[in-house]
Amino acid sequence: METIVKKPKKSILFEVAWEVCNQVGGIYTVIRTKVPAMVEKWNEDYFLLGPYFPQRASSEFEPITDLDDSPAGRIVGKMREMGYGVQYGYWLVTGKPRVILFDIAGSMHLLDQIKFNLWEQHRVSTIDTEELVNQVIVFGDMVRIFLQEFSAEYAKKADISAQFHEWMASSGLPGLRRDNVKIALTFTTHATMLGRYLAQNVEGFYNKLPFFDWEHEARHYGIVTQASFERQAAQNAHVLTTVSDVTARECEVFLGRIPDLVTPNGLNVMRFQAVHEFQNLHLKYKEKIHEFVLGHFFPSYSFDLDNTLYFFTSGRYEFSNKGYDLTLEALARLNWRMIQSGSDMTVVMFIVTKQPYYSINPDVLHSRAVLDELQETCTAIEKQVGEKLFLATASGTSHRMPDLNQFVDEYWRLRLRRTIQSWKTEALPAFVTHDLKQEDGITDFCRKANLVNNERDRVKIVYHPDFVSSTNPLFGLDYGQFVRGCHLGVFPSYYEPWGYTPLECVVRGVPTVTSDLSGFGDYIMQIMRDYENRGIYVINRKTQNYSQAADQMADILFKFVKMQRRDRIMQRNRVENISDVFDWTNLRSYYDTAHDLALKRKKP
Ligand code: G6P
Ligand code: 1S3
Repeated sequence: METIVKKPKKSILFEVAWEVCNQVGGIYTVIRTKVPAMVEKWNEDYFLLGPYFPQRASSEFEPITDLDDSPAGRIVGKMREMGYGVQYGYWLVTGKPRVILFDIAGSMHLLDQIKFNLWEQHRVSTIDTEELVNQVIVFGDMVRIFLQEFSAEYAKKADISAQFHEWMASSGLPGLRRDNVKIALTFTTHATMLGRYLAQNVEGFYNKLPFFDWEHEARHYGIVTQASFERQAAQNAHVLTTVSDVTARECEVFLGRIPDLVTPNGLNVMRFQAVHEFQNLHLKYKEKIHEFVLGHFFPSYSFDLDNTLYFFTSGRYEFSNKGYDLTLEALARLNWRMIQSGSDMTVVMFIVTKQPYYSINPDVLHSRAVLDELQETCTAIEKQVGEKLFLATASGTSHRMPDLNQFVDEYWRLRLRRTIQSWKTEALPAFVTHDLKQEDGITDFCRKANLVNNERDRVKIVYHPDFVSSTNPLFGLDYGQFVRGCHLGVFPSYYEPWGYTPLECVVRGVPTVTSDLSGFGDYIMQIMRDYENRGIYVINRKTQNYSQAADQMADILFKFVKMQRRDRIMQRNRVENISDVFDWTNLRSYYDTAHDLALKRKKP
């Protein structure tokens, strides 16, 4: 008798996010860096779905003009026939995955009907929503229709999964579940809307967490629609995941469901073959930072650059959520301790964030320009002296060491004198590099604590209220290079579901400070014992009060300042060695587990 061997069903995965080809924040990093590991597993059966914003997409999206006869291509064609604007092509990032982008503007006229359905079918109120939420609503509905059409044609031939990130991609998820569409649905939240608001506004947020009433708070902060989308997506998905145990606790309270799984964030880690490579890069980029520091501080006073350490913090301007308040407090204490102990070290702290400003402070730009002029003049003099000295010595006109001054002509002497005159200043080096539109928590603190770059201060502040990019005239470095040139990244966040900034330090071999309230810090404490010895310092913000945490941090920073260069080099090696733990080829497995579980739960 002939046995019939059933062909295994094909598996297809759609990953849906607002930040596909559209960089806004951390979720872009998650999706983009995960692509190579996803393509490795899913090959042609992996698609990303995102919104279509022509200007943003132009630099990273390559359309496929001839719709192929593939299943996805056919559904794109079908949606176009239905009157929707849908783009199909490649995302031009490592891994080059196929993406389907939905033109929201072209379907905005459907908004009222979609809102009506959301109320009718899911009791989500969408009255008077802001423009961004309206876009999200239209996007969510287009995603829903695409997946519904896809499933109608292919669910018999393939196991279909959809991975949704954050509420902004998921307003159509409850509809898919309601209509029993044959797709396994996983929803991952990267924060909770309410957690973010409440952590910023309610003192003792974590102690009060179990007692919040989500609906009451959502109404209070005017975010009922957003919170409802998040809650409904979480409750209707076959599997709910979040990025850390810290956020899992919020999900229970605000979303009414304990996540099935934690899916920690990784990076596409690319390490050098030779260990010393990244150490060489540290030196190279540190020298670029030296140039800035020389130009910025030395017109007022000088210090020993060889005994100078560069600390930095960076991220969106959320003063207490990102721990800028604690960082400044700890730095003020560190400054005092360094002065008291007569330390010969200097710490320059860079605060890199984004705040409204008019322009770069003209004085800061001026000293940078004068430094370049000084360098040019010295190089010209060096060349002139070299050439003339060579001639004098070769022609044998002098048997004794000649007076080098005679080789510099009048023009260069004058030019050097003038440059030196415009170089020196009585004023203190600015602690903000830009003219801010208004004072903020950082400037307030620095003024009150008198942490304003006085000569005797051992901790200097450079507040740069703009993100670092290679076109920036002050540093001339991109963010990654800037990180490499520093000695320590400082991120003791109060509210941080995961937090990529410390991880970005780790993979570049730069030690970092994090907190046990950040997802990353919490995860490190779970998987590693000797994290501090390896250069990851975790501030205890869970059980210590603000002042105790500031003291712990000042201790850590002071200890770091006292380390010898040899120890710093070894510590950089140890921290860089951790990188592989966070490579997506290892961390993808958490998402694989979530998708397998969703498929199991979807089956009748
Ligand atoms: C790297 C370089 C060394 C250099 C060191 C400076 O390790 O390979 O040549 O001495 O950086 O380290 P530091 O911590 O003082 O910036
Ligand atoms: C969120 O972005 P955020 O900075 O608004 O998602 C990120 C990626 O999961 C996460 O790293 C971060 O902590 C969250 O807050």
